[in-house]
Amino acid sequence: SSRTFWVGGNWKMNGSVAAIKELTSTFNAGSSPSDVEVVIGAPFVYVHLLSESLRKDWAVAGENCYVKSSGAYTGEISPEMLKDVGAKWVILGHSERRNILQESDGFTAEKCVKALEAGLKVVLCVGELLEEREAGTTQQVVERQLAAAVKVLKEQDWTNIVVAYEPVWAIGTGKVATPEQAQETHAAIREYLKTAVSPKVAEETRIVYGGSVNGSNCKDAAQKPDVDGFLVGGASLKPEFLDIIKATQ
Ligand code: G2H
Repeated sequence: SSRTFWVGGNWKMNGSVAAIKELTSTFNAGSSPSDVEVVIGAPFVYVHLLSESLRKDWAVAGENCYVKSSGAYTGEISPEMLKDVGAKWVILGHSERRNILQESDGFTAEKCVKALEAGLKVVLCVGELLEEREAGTTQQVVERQLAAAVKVLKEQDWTNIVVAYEPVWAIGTGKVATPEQAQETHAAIREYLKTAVSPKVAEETRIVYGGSVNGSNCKDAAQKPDVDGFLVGGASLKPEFLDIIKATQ
């Protein structure tokens, strides 16, 4: 396809100054295919350090943001602040925010609008729980999550969005979705975008897979026509991440 392969790391609540210095020196010394876009998401407090130390052909992401630019919102971080310290992207609607922090589809959608307005690109995460997959409602769940964003975004906004499909039962569990399971849901998401937004947006939007991706299981999934990359948690904290960015090579 014409879609540039996209691989993101999501460090979640991991890292330290020392660990980041070590990991960036490993990443900076590695080879990175010129036709793959690479982004690393770090905890807020490390975004500045990461953007100063990371190779310039990779970009940095925040892992969340608030829906206001500034003001009396103790403990929150605005998209403008993320941009100010060097982030180009923000990860929104990760299942850990939806399920542990109880963040709604609507709030997540509002964050997307605000982040895009501030000039950040967005990784919008969607995905079903194990009980939802078992009940056969995977497609309904991801469509409901996407619909909240579709409702408040303009067609041109989608140029700056990557959709990450992350089945919750496959996250950090070592239970990776099969390439066929990923392909099936990615194709359905693309079909949904076609009718809900436009055929152009459906064709051009990168849909990446997340959930226990590692250096060995990435190759097969990367061959699937609707898998346009990965969002990688655990393995993005290891040198192995350099193998994942080469999944298509
Ligand atoms: C899914 C993924 C990264 P992991 O949350 O977003 O994490 O690769 O550790 O399953």
